[in-house]
Amino acid sequence: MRLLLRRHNLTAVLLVMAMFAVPRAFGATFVDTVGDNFDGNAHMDITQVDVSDDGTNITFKISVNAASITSPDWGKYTVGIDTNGATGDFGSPVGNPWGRNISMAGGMDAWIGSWVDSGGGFQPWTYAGGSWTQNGSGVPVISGNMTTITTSLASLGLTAGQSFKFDVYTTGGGGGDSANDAVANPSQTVNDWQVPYTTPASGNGAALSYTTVPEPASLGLVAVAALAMAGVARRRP
Ligand SMILES: [Ca+2]
Ligand SMILES: [Ca+2]
Ligand SMILES: [Ca+2]
Repeated sequence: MRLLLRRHNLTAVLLVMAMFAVPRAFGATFVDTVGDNFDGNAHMDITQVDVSDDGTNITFKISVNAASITSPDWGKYTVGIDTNGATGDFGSPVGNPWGRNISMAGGMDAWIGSWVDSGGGFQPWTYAGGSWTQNGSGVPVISGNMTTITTSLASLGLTAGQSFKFDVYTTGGGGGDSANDAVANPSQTVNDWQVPYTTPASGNGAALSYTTVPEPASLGLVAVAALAMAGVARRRP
């Protein structure tokens, strides 16, 4: 009987450890209003953004209202990230490394700029010490009405188990262009190309929140806790 109990406990512990050994991924979907952009271009009208991560890389899948995000293909798809309300680029009207009239009230700490023309590309940037640094580059997966950007958490200055605020914008090809659409804002952002847009800290249009998966060390602690619990159970008569 005692041996049987031990076997059950061991099985439970192994099951718990297996659960946390399996690669994990978190994800969340953020839906936006259809037709809320002033310019009327369907490929500039965000309908949904899916964010997911596996503790190492993070993915932003941006969907627009056009059947094809590359027809026409001049739209720019960007992400603003605010990790700390006291840090980041507080420039106005330009609070990002691409010279767009886009900013975040909490100060932008990271930025992804992307395009879908000529095969597409993206750049992850971080802001520190008063200037922006580009951390490599990549190519998004462009398919139908979506462009999917996957970059390392590190390239955005993010870590596992971190909560941050963000917004996703469509913008044009010129410096001074604004956010034609923002996923965090269900209403119209601006009424002309270069009218500056700021993602507010609260109220309508306030930055969205996302938390990356816990770091593996935290998951290891869960397994240790499970072992400890099994040990307690085994000592019961
Ligand atoms: Ca929209
Ligand atoms: Ca900030
Ligand atoms: Ca919107």
